[in-house]
Amino acid sequence: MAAYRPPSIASSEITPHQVYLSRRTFMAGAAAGLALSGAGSALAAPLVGKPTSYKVDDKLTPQKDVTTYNNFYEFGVGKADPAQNSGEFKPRPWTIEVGGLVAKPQVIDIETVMKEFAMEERIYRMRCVEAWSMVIPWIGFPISALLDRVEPLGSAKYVAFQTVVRPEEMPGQGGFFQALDWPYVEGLRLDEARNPLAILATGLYGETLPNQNGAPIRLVVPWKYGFKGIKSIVKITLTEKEPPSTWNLSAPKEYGFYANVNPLVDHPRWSQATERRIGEGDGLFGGRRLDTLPFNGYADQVASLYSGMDLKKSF
Ligand SMILES: Nc1nc2c(c(=O)[nH]1)N[C@H]1C(S)=C(S)[C@@H](COP(=O)(O)O)O[C@H]1N2
Ligand SMILES: [Mo]
Repeated sequence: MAAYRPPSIASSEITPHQVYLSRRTFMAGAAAGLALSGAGSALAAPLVGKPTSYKVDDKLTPQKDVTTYNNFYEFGVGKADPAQNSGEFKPRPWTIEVGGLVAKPQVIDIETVMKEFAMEERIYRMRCVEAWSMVIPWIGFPISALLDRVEPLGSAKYVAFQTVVRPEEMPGQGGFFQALDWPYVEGLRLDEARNPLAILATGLYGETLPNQNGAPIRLVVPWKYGFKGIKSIVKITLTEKEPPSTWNLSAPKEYGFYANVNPLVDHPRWSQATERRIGEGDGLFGGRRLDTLPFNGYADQVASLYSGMDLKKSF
């Protein structure tokens, strides 16, 4: 396969190119990132031994919907805005600064990430706090692999993430109306970030991540509401204290730090008991109604992270 080529055209026009899928057998709990798949790995090589938790049986949401129905306020507040307004955004070259309470702070180039971290395909449910959902085949790697590389200190308890600020390429960050304070920031507890379900994604549907989905690298935490999945990350900082998160800063009564998908805890202005699956059927609001599952269906893998916590208080 050809070497990686930075996209020079709008992401919506990018044809499938290589993604570095790992052929290795995933061992639950094992430190990820040991096996380097490297350039030349086959695209979509069959994944052996992949636990079912990384692959849901739900029908995939059509790629068209995944890439045209988005939340990415840096490109506008409408669902169609990110796909329409992100053509000028340049996800290459790109570096990610990883620091804070770590033994080996470093600036990592996205090309290094693509080469050195073993990419896997993960089919995850994604549940937005606005009560709609999708099923997306991501390409990415466990955040744990990146954390191993920087060696968090014993004092590190949280991981803070930050999105790029580029008003000249992101129309939602320029102009008169600003929907949010920039940069968009998010955070996880370190043990949440270490859970093997939590990934940094660099692609979807076997292709490079489109700009509107958070190119070149974004967080995906499938048991949490979608707003935790911060896009276009430039900075990752290990901290001792709980880091700020954009939607919590914007409306603290409506959006908490934890944001675990929970059908029993309603948003103050709407129910979280059910969800509308985007792209399925053409009901009144264009989607099939489903019951929302605790932790978005991933309770077996993550509920123990929150034992002893009052999830109504820590929403
Ligand atoms: N930087 C940034 N990240 C973001 C957002 C945003 O506005 N800005 N929106 C969040 C919300 S609310 C959701 S639901 C998901 C949507 O991801 P998708 O468009 O790839 O489906 O991205 C999240 N990440
Ligand atoms: Mo969302």
